[in-house]
Amino acid sequence: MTKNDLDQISIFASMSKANFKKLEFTPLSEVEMLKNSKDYYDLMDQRRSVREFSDKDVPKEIMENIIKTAGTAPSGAHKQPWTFCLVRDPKIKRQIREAAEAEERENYSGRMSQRWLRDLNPFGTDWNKPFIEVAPWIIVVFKKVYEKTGGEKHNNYYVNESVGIATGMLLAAIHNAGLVSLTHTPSPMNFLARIMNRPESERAFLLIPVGYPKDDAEVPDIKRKPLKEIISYF
Ligand code: IYR
Repeated sequence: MTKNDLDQISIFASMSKANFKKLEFTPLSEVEMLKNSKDYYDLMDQRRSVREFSDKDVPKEIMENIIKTAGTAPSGAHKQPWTFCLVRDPKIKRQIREAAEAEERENYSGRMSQRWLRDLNPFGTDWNKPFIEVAPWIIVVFKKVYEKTGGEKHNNYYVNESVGIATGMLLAAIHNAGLVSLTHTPSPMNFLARIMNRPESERAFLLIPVGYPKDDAEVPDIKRKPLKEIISYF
């Protein structure tokens, strides 16, 4: 046996195997499945990105339930490479708003292509981001690029996929709770890790104001692609 073989054996020996337990699974009838899938579609079809928020408060426990739901997402090797920062402190919201607006001012006055600006036109967005201060809560989603164990860095797996899935589940949970949100993408976003004092392993992924819509809030009158445009059968 070579030294390599011995190394390999000791690596396998040190691997801890997950304990398995019986899956809890409640089968539904096809009638129930049809109803549930349609009801859930109808619910999610009502979700809209909202830019005009009321300052009405939302209890912290509701926000915690929403984040617990996001935390049920699958992730590469179950590394759960995410942190959801819940911001309610007006001083921190102000700092985030000022830094986001500074970046977005640059974006809208030269960093974004003419084509991009034209594509954004129907949404009426500009560098102004009052919703960051008005919404009662901001969730800043961070992705954890690596874990540090015993001074060594180990990259996590499929981090963007994992955090993207968790964020999708977060948005669905926000809507299901009766609240509205916006997926805001200030760019670049590194000011968030600085303001929120995150460890070097974390990078900002998305900034999501959450709350109630302001009275008479408006949203762009846009249509979703029909099923036949987003599906392909084989
Ligand atoms: N990040 C900018 C621009 C922007 C980009 C996309 I993609 C949008 O769907 C909307 C806006 C901003 O937030 O204004």
